[in-house]
This record gives sequence, C-alpha cells and structure tokens, in this order.
Amino acid sequence: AVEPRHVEELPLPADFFWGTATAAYQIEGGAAQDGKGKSIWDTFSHLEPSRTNDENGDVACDHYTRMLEDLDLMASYDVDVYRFSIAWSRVIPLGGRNDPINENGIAFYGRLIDGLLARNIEPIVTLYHWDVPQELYDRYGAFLNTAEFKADFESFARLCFSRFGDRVKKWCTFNEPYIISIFGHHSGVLAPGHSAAAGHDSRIEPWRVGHTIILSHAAVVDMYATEFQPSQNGVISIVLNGHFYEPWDAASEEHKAAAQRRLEFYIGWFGDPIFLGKNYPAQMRAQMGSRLPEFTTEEMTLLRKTAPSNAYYGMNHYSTKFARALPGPPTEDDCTGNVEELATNSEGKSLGPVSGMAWLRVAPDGFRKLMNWVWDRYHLPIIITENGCPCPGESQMTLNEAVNDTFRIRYFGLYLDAISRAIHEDGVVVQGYCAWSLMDNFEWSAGYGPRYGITHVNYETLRRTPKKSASYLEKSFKARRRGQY
Ligand code: GBH
Repeated sequence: AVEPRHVEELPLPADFFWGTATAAYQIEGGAAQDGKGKSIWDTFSHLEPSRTNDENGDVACDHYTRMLEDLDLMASYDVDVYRFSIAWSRVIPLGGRNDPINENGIAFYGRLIDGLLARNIEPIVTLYHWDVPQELYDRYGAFLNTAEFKADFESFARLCFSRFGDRVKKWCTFNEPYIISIFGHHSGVLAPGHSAAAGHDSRIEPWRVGHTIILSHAAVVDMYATEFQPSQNGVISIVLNGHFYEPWDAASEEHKAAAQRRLEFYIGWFGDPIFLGKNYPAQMRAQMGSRLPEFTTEEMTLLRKTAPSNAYYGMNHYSTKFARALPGPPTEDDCTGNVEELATNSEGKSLGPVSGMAWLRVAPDGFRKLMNWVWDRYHLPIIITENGCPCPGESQMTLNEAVNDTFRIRYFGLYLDAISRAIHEDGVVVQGYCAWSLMDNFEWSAGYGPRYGITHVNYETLRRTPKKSASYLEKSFKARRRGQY
C-alpha cells in the first residue's frame, strides 16, 4: 500500500467552524423509552438480524440517557458545532400528520439543544437520517407514495421548526438521498431492504424514492423560507454524499466521460433539481428514459422557486474510486450510469491506503476535486457535514490500541489540508467541518464492527474514552485558524 503523504497543517479561515456529527439511530438507544415509536431500522434489525451483523440500535451508545455526559465530552473537545438528527418516531411515534405528538421526545431534543447552547456549541439539525416511522411504510409505502409522504414530512418538519427553530439556526432536511434510494430500495442492504431479490421492482423504486425526497425537500424549504425564516433567521439545505470518481484510464475519453457521468448519476440526480431548479441531468434522462419520473409544471415551478433558498451544500464525503465505462448497453435496473466502480486503475495503481473499511481509502486529492466539482456546478458555500474513517484492524483492538489512532489522525490531517487548498488555491468557499463521528456507534448493516469515533465506546460498560484524534482535531483547528496562507 501507498503511505499517506505528510500532513502539512495548512491554514483555514479564522471563522471556519468545526465539530462532530452523529445520527439518532446510531447513538441514542432508548428504542422504546418514553413513548418512542418504531422506525424502519427497528424492524430491519430485528426481523432478520443477520442484515445488521446480528446487532441492533436498541441500546447503541445509550446517548438517550447519557446525553449530559456526551455534552460535556463535546465541550471538552472545544467544538463549535454539533450535527445530530431528530428521530421522527420519537416526536411523532406513528409519523403521520394526524397522529399524536410525543411530548417526551420533544423534551429530550429540547434539553439537548439547550445543553449545547449553554456550552456555546451551535446545533446543526438533520430532520431525517434514515429512520422513517415503520407505520408510514405499513400505511402507504412511505417514500414510494410521493403525495402522502410529502404531507407527513411537512408536518414533521413544521413541528420541529415551531418547537426548536427559536434555538436551531442550521437545518438539513435529508441525509444522503442517494443512500436512501439506492441502498434502501435497490441493493436493499439498508432499511427497508427493498431489492429485486426481495421481490421489489428495483428498476423503478429508487427513482420514485429520489423523486419523493426532492419534492419533499423543496416543499419544506418553501415552508421554512415563508413561515419561519423571517422570524427565526436560520438556514436550510440538504446533505448529499458521494465519492469522487477518477477515470480508470486517465488517457481515455470514454473512461473520463464515465467518471463524469458517475458523478452526475450520484450527485447531479439530486443537486441539479434542488440547487439549480432544473430537471434531472440530461445524461440520466437519456439513459433512464421512462424509468425516471417526470416533474410536472407546478413541481418545476416549486423547484425553481426554492432553489435559491438552499443556503449551503452539505457534503458527506469519505473516499474516491475509479470509474470504468462498461461495454455494451446498461442493464435494465442499472443505477450507476453504466459504470463499474473499482479500487485500482488500468495500471493496477490504488487510490491510497485502505482504512478499516474496504471501500474507504485515503484519497485527499479526490476530496479536493469533489469540492471543486460541487462549487463549479452549484456555487454554494460548502459545509462538510461528515468525514472520517475507521482505522485498519480497529474493530479487534484493545482500548489502549484503539485510542492511539494515528491512521485516523493522518486521514483527518490530509483531508483538512485538502480543504485548505480548495479554499486558498482554488477559491472554493468552505465554511465548516463535522468529523464523523463524535463516538463509535452502530454502523448500520455492519453493526458495531467498524469504529468511526473520535471517542472510543466500550459497548459493555458504555464508557466513553477520547481517542488521540479528538485532541488532534482540537489542536489542529486552533493552529490552522491562526495561520497565514
Ligand atoms: C454515512 O453514509 C452516513 O451518513 C453515516 O450514518 C454512516 O455512519 C457513515 O457514513 C459511515 O459509513 O459505495 O458500494 O462501496 C455513508 C454511506 C456507506 C455509502 C458505505 C457508501 C460504501 C459502499 N456510505 N458505502 S460502496
């Protein structure tokens, strides 16, 4: 493997903010506490436990009862922001617009927000991080029914804005629509586990789900901009994830086009309608034909109207891959743009050292290129809403080994250098950074195996122990923000 290059500790702007990110189902536990309803992740992990490494989020990090301790932990890292998500089924257990509100759930998030503000930490709140109330799938197929879902999501969002919007000034509607659509409704490795093998129509479902997310997002942005923003003065947008793609053969026009097409199928799918108020990318429409839903005239009007109200681009980014054009026509349920993704190029060269996850390699140049790609296409200030990695072999380590996380420190260092270069050499606007994650947690289909935290969690005692990367980030941000470029 290639050794990561030397970390240069390049400067960042004095007002650049940093913090950590989490998601409700991954840390909270308290699965049935104080009136919480079931989400699709409760169902997914319990119905067929092998899909989540025979583990589930019933207890997770028990953040639901240890929230105060976690607030103090964050304060000890001197973070500026904390990105977390609200479990929809904790505040509206059945999820629907006519269903009862659970005041216990509202109170929990109220205490969390107050606790953050008391410690001078700004909340960044995600409304939806993959945990739709199970009831909404049972009633009408959730994301598969655009009109019903949109109406229920709007009422959930309105509840959150009216109860928390006096104190929350940064909102994200959905976390990673690509993952919800493709991993939830095509490969089925994430909840609700829909795939062709499980009897679902994976030619159609992911694109319907994506369509629903785009329109529900736009409706909620419109609501926030008209009903809440004037008095609450916050900002709202969405979080999109995506690898960067390098051509498998850099000398070939065909593979260069494949890398670009892969980015459009991953990011342009959501970014073009949401941030530009445009139809889906032309290459997508050409390849997908009638598999791709169409926006009505009113829907296009809504997208054009709300596009400028998205105040930032929320970027979750971890790694880069090679893209290789597939010979022959796309399969009838292709979702890649007819592209194969590889970890090595035509010369057998890898993108960088592999982390504790096979798909996640240290590739900071790809990160810099992705920030440039997004900036050139959407011209929005970027907030890095997630970035991080598990160390190689970390799942097998003792506590003493795990807290000495030099691999992660190097990864963070190189990725922060990439942000610095994107800002100072390329002119990209990047405003802040959230490390994934505050602490080790439930990594979805991989269960408690992979550890992404800057804090170690002992899943038997639930004891939290800071890793060296936590103090690295604290010191590094302080130094970088003092620096001259
Ligand atoms: C984020 O998703 C999530 O928001 C967060 O909840 C999660 O814990 C974190 O990342 C770490 O995984 O592309 O086929 O090689 C990232 C979603 C998961 C998408 C891994 C890509 C790799 C499989 N990514 N997946 S593949």
